[in-house]
Amino acid sequence: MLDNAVSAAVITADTYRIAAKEQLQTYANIMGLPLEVVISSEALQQAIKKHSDKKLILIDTAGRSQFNEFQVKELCDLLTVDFEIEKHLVLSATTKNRDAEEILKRFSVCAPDRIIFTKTDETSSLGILLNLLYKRKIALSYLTTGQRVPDDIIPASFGKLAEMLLR
Ligand SMILES: Nc1nc2c(ncn2[C@@H]2O[C@H](COP(=O)(O)OP(=O)(O)OP(=O)(O)O)[C@@H](O)[C@H]2O)c(=O)[nH]1
Ligand SMILES: [Mg+2]
Repeated sequence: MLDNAVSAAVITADTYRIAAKEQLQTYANIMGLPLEVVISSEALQQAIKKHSDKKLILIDTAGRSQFNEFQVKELCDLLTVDFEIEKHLVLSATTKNRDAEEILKRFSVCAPDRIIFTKTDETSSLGILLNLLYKRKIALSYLTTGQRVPDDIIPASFGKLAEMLLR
């Protein structure tokens, strides 16, 4: 995913968190990838068009509470500018079962295609979240196992999951 040989671009719509843009700019510089900062659906559309020659465009959005309906809707609207956008909902594996259920329920209005479980190194109860994925019939895309980028970002596979569940 974070390979220089891939023709890629990065877009961030996170202008909310302090220094989020600067952090991604640093990663983009290291990878030699262009970064676009967008503040509206129109700008996102333009940035996607600008990089339409790329094989991969990674789009980051601001973290939102599942209970903030206005922000969740704003996020959904932003992501409808292009039907080809594959949406990955990022969920910490340390999230309590009830909260995780609520997050999946409330973000389902954005129709996420996949889930990314982060912080799998910070919990020993992965099974609960896997049950939830089974119930919701949604697949995992990546798992993260620590803070190293990109070493701790791992494509989800049955083998890796089984290894984690049995540790
Ligand atoms: N231990 C551990 N830390 C992680 C993992 N993934 C992310 N982190 C840490 O969690 C913190 C937050 O990571 P971010 O990537 O900024 O999280 P985010 O979801 O983009 O946050 P918002 O954009 O504010 O919603 C950072 O300090 C990361 O290093 C992981 O798998 N394990
Ligand atoms: Mg973020």
